[in-house]
Parts: sequence; structure tokens; C-alpha cells
Amino acid sequence: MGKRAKILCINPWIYDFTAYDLWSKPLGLLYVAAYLKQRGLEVTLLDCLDKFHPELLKRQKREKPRMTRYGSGPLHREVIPTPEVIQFIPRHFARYGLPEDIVIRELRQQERPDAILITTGMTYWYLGPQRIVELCRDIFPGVPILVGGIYASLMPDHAREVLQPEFLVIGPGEIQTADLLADILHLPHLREEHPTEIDDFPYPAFELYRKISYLVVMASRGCPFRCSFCATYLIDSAFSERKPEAVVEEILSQTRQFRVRDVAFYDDALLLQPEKRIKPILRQIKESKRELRFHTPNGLHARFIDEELARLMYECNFKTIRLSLESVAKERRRDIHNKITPGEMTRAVQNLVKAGYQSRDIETYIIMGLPNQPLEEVIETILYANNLGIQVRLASFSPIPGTKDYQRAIENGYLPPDSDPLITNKTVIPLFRTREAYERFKVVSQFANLLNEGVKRGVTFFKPAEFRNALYDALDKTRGWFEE
Ligand code: B12
Ligand code: SF4
Repeated sequence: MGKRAKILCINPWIYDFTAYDLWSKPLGLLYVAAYLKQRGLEVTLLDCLDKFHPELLKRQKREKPRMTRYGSGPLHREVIPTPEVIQFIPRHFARYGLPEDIVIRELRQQERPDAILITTGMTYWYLGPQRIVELCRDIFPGVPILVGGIYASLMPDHAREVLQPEFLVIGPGEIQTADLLADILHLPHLREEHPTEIDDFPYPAFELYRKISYLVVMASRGCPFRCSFCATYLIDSAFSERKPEAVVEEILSQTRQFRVRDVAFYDDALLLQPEKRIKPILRQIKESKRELRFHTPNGLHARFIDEELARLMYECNFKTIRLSLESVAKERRRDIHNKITPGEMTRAVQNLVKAGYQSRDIETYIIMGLPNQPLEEVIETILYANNLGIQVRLASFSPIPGTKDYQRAIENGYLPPDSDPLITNKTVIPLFRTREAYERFKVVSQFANLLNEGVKRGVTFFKPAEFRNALYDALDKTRGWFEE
């Protein structure tokens, strides 16, 4: 038999003002890698965010990476010049992940691959893929580069122009990549008999890592809703559910194989149709008596958390629970498909507390910075959540091409129609591209942090009315600071 075709998969660095390993793994790339491996290709992985890289640890003089909570933790960071278009943001810009020389050495040590697969994350992270493509062109001239992932799917024209890959894949990549490689590598068997059921694809290829500190799982792909700021349906238009038994089998076998206890769900709609999906999954996990810990860094649909589900979550050791509240304003809720009413949110928190959680163990996402969203709306939502005794996570709006809110931002003149994705970074809050607005948002975030500190310690720093007054006072003080 001839030599097996070699595929090099790469997860690029993150270039951003801030980044953190919040159970972050290039899950899509690992799915594609697993499928190609299953079809007989030799696959290797270079993850520029690999915290366990021995050379990185040696330089950090550590035996294992710094981990703050349940396998998550900070990423290595090197400050780099801020791109001109976002220089007005008074923060350091950095490259997160392995130092560049380690990556270059890793690439040079690789045997020349037959094809290179590069994944892409947030649209405003395109500088990472751009740099990796440059290096691959230099080190492996003539090797075809395939690009896929979130940025490639959401901004294909931009990605084609900036990265100039030989091939760009939009949307789910397993079958498309196998078909493309069948042609590129003249391996017709790669396009034969693709599975039609989501559970017939192999588990993501975590074995390509030397070590991992947590597992990432998806019990479904996509989301049937269409919230105004969200691009999920543009990446994968179908909502595909997996069988509960298959999800449980994956969790139990993969955590055993990789010796990890922490599992993060990446689902967009994990709790949807709870009776036929999450509840059977958790009942089986509970029966297995395995000591795992679960995390839901992506917001959950809290309306589905009834007493039984809350109990199952508690018994199965859900440690990081983030509920999507977004906004208490009625008009806003229409825009975000009535994901949750304040009453439903209250009930979900009550059920979780009844099941055994402290309210401070629960966090909620609140959106800030939507086009035409008054700051008062954000403040009232923060106060509502604080009143429930839960922690607030402010999620800054990041305008994503193709979504309703992106269009609104353009129509309202907040964003030029063909703006550089860098200015859609969640830290930039581009709709308010003035220093003053930036400072006002910072004040709101600081007050939210203060409330969270109170929640964590079980003390009340402010009565709601006092909080409002103190916050508006602080906001007033920012007015006029930066007039030029
Ligand atoms: C899980 C998730 C997270 C996780 C971690 C993600 C990570 N890896 O680091 C957490 C919760 C931390 C997170 C955070 C945020 N996220 Co998020 N997240 C997601 C989510 C739900 C799933 C991504 C995923 O892994 N999907 C699973 C895999 C299987 O799918 P996939 O990646 O698309 O891969 C397939 C194809 O793309 C393709 N493919 C992938 N790679 C490759 C490579 C090649 C070569 C090929 C050929 C094909 C290919 O094949 C794969 C398999 O079919 C997406 C929504 C979505 N459904 O995509 C949002 C999403 C990516 N997030 C988004 C946002 C806005 C955020 C936040 C900014 C929210 C906020 N305001 O704080 C933060 C920012 C984080 C940061 N550090 O800056 C936006 C994207 C915004 C943008 N401008 O690009 C999305 C699209 C959701 C949305 N609102 O529309 N997120
Ligand atoms: S429910 Fe969540 S994933 Fe679904 S469209 Fe709305 S924001 Fe996106």
C-alpha cells in the first residue's frame, strides 16, 4: 500500500484585546479531523492555543499550565502593535497562544503535508488565520490550504480576499472537506457513503492533543430560533439533534479515555425539548455514577429549567450555569424571540435554588451595546438580575454580518457598510465609537462587577434606588471628558 496522505490541521492564534481559555477548543476542526482520520488519512494538529505545549511550559517555568477553574484558565499573551483601525481603544492588543517562534519551529518540524486545514473563529480574529496562512505559504509552498469555520462561513468574500486559500468551505465541514480532498488528492474513496445521521460521524479528535484538561461536547447543532444579533443560523441552518444515548456514550467514554472530569457543552439550544433530550441525557449520566463536572459557557434557555431539570443539573454536578436573560425590556424580547420572560427567569432561579444551588452560583448573560439600546435598559436588566441574587455577565454586542442587528447598525449610521471586521470586536463596541461612550460602558461594567462581588459575598452594597442614583451620577461625570 502507498503512503497515506498527510493532513495538517491548524487552530490559529487569537489576536485581540482580551482572550481567555473558557473551555475553548476548535471543536469544528476536531470534527473534520476525526472524519478524515476515519477515512484513512494521516492527520496531525497544531493548536496555537495549546497550553500544554512543552516548550511553552518550559519558558513559563511551570510543570502544568495555570488553570483557574475546572480546567479553564488564562492563555499565554504577547502584546503586539494595535492595528490602526482600532487604535482609538485605550487597551493593549495582543497575540494569545504559543509564542510565534514555537509555532514556526513546529511547522518546520512537520513532514510536508499534502493539504493544510485551517479553522477560523470569531470574524474579528482574522489576523490569526492571516498570519498562519502566511507562515504556511512560506514553509510549505505549493501545499493547498483549505479554510473553514466561523469567520470563513460568515464572511467568505472577506476571507477569500485576506487569506487567499485554495479552497474555502462554508458551513458544516466534514463531508465538504472529504469531497474536496477526494479531488485534490485523487482519493475517490473519500467521497463514498457519507453518513446521513449526525450520530454516525466520529467523535471529535481530541486524541490529536498531547493532553487536555476538559472535554467539549455538543448534544445538538444549530438553533431553531433567529435572534436579531445572532448568526448561528447562518453557519448551520438546520437544527440537528443527537440521540441522548450517543451523547452519554461520548461523554462517558471520552472523559475516561482522556482522564478528564470537566465537560463543557457548546450547544446553542441545549435545553430545548427537555423531555426527549437533556433530561434523558442527565438521567443516564446520573445512573453512571461517574464524578463529572459540567459547564455551560454558552447561555441556556432558562424557561426549560423546571424542578426536575434543576434537580438533575444539581445531581449531575453542573458547576458553571449561565442563563440567557439578555434584556428585561418587552420590545427587545420580541426581537430575541421571547427567549425568556422575567417571570420564567425568576422561576428557573427558584427551581435551581430549591434543587440545592446558591443563587450566587448562577450567572446570567445580559446584552449591552445593541443598536439603539438605551443604557437604561441594560441598567434595569442588571438590577433585575441582581435582585434575584445571581451574577451578571455583560455580553457586549458584536455586530455579525448577515444578522438583523448588523443591518440596523449600518442603517443607523453606526457602522460603515463594508467596515473592517476588526471594529466589530466585542471590546470595541463599535456602535459607540467615541472615547466617551467607551468610558460609559466601562462604568456600567464596573458597577455590575461591584454588584457581583456583593452577590458572591452575600452582602448588599446598594439598595436598587441607591444603585441607580450612584450609577447615573458616575455616568454624568463621564460626560464631556473627551470632547475634542
Ligand atoms: C461555543 C461557542 C462559544 C464558546 C467558546 C468558543 C471557542 N471555541 O472558543 C464561548 C462560550 C466561550 C463563546 C464566547 C463568545 N462567543 Co461564541 N459561539 C460558540 C458557538 C455556540 C459554537 C461554535 C462551535 O464550536 N461550533 C461547533 C462546531 C462543530 O461548528 P463550527 O465551529 O462551525 O465547525 C464546523 C464548520 O464551521 C466547519 N469547519 C470548522 N473549522 C474548519 C476548518 C476547515 C479547514 C474546514 C474545511 C471546515 C471547518 O466544519 C465544522 C464541523 O461541521 C457559536 C455559534 C455557532 N453555532 O457556531 C458562537 C459564536 C461563534 N460566538 C459568537 C460570539 C459573539 C461570542 C462572544 C463574543 C459573545 C460575547 N459577546 O461575549 C464570546 C467571545 C469570546 C471571546 N473570547 O472573544 C458569535 C460569532 C461572532 C463573530 N463576530 O464571529 C457566534 C457565531 C454566535 C452568535 N452570536 O452568532 N462562544
Ligand atoms: S436562542 Fe441563542 S443560539 Fe438561538 S438564535 Fe437566539 S441567541 Fe442564537
